[in-house]
Amino acid sequence: MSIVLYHHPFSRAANMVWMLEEVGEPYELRYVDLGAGAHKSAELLALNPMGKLPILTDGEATVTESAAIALYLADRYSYGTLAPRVDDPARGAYLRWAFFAPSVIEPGAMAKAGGWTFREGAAGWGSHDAMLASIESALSHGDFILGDRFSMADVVFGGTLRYMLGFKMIEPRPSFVAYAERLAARPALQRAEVRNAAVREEQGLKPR
Ligand SMILES: N[C@@H](CCC(=O)N[C@@H](CS)C(=O)NCC(=O)O)C(=O)O
Repeated sequence: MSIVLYHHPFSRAANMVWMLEEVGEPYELRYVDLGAGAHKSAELLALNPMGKLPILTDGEATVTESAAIALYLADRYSYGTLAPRVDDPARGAYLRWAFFAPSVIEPGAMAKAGGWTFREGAAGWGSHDAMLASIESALSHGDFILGDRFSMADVVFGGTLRYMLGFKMIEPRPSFVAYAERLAARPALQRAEVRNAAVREEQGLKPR
């Protein structure tokens, strides 16, 4: 199998399983025991010097950073379907909101939850209220980020929002909750949950 995901079900790698299920290519999950520090082994540091998961390898390609993995998979295996083509005007919104998740939602929600002190004009994630308004605006065009059309941007953006809602790290505005429910109904996400649960069971990990 060419695609290998270095995985732990209690990490961002769990959302990568959803991406892979949406793409529909065969893949191997390689369990990394975070508790035992296996992500800091020489083998994995050679793949990701950050010493973090997820890591995806595909033949000679190595990709880290969750959003980059998503965009890589969509361009490589679902170009024109999960990834709008480069000459499709929807590509702009697709990239915009896929990058917004790790650049703004993640640090913005963590800053709020952790009571960080920062200058809104200097911090890339800016004001919390503006972030919430931007998420509402991204969700105002239809069921998905690109309106009626589901794309890999929903897996990145929606995966982040689902995580933040699940851990009560973001205000559960009605449009956020309704979007998360639409995503939860996707068969690929449900298959991913089954695979993540199977790894939890194999490894004797308690659900969180
Ligand atoms: N920016 C990275 C974050 C990766 C990350 O923080 N991974 C966590 C698990 S969700 C990790 O490996 N933590 C272990 C550690 O840092 O020791 C991404 O989006 O993939």
